[in-house]
Amino acid sequence: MNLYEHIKKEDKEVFDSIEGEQKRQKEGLELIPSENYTSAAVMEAMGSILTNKYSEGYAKKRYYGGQEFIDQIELLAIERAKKLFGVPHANVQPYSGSPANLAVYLATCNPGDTVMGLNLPDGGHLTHGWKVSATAMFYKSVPYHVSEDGRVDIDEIWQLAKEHKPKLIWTGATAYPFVYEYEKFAEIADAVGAFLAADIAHVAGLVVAGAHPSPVAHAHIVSTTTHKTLRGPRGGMIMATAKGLAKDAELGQKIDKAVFPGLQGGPHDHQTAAIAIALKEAATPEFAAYGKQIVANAKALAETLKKNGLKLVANGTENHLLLVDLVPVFGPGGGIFASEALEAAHMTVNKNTIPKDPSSPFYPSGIRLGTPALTTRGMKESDMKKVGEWIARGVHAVASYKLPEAKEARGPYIEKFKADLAANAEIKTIREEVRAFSKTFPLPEEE
Ligand code: DSN
Repeated sequence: MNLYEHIKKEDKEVFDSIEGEQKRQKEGLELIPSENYTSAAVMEAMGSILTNKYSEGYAKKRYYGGQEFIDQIELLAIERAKKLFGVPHANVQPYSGSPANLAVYLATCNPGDTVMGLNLPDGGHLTHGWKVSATAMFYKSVPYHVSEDGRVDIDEIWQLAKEHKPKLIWTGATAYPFVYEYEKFAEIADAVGAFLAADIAHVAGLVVAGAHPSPVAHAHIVSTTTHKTLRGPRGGMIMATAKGLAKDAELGQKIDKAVFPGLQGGPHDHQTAAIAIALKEAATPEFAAYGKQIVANAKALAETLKKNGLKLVANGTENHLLLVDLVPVFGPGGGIFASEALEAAHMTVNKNTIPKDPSSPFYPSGIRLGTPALTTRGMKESDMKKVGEWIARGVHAVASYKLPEAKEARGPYIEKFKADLAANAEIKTIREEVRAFSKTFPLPEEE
């Protein structure tokens, strides 16, 4: 069946791009650790007639009529989220992770209050108070960091928290190959009277699968996206824990008010339905096995990369993602050579900073990769061995390139590198091997 027959008839330009992307997803290896493939059921909900409806407000308290079925859907999503994560309050309306996190600020802080989060180049997220984000413009951001070994520096967090008395502390990250130490963060937040918000966007699917500790007993608030390891549609959720309601009995209402009318208008009802479906899927034994397989695959991939001469931050991984330290291969700033070479070989990763990066966030010295999407396609540890070998070969195939120190020389050098890449015989060979291999693992929509 052609899933996009109406688009094909009506808008050839958009159709061609979708078709191109579909082919790219099928014939390549998606290794960006925040990406995944949703089920066909989730995609159907995203393409459903629910997109036609406006429903500002919350179930039974809407500003528009015609909400009988929308209320059912939103309540279903809320109840499933509460049950799955073991929390007394859930809001499923945030459009995505960044709006969800902004709502957490609005619910817990006044403008100008002090907040703490992991520094972006150390693996944190923009919305945890990075300087160019609204969260650092409207709040006083005091970032904490990781130590040389890549783990969050708990001693530094203690010292900063005592000195700055933050109203809100974030735990969670986007490029962190360790398990999160929620208890240690809770001790600090409780000692200084701060709200502790756990952003579990990256690990939510692992948490529900029992493949990563849950923050629910330790944090007051849990925020997440729904499209990463949780394998739902793009979207966000905010949950208040029992501990959170014990600290502030109004916390649930404050979160709801922050999302609507504080930050958003009408919820995306098609997205809410898709979230409800994803939460149902995530409650199954198959999903628990999936979450555990993600971590097993990440560990297998780490071992192969190391065996093939690549250095990893943390010397491995405790979750779904890996950070490759490319300084031994390219010197500082070489993430771009690896990410471009791998993309040319049909393996998508992203360039990323490493702890204490000797270069800059724009020219970082590492790449970040992960196994959630490949695991959804059914790959196992033996497949990770092949994938790891292709990655290592791809990186070594361009190991002679070095980022020029002079900034003005970088653009032309990278253009030349890309032109060379197009003619690189080893990259071409890997691409053909990867393409043939990828095509043997169907996308969920094809099953
Ligand atoms: N863009 C997400 C990631 O890749 O980790 C974070 O929001």
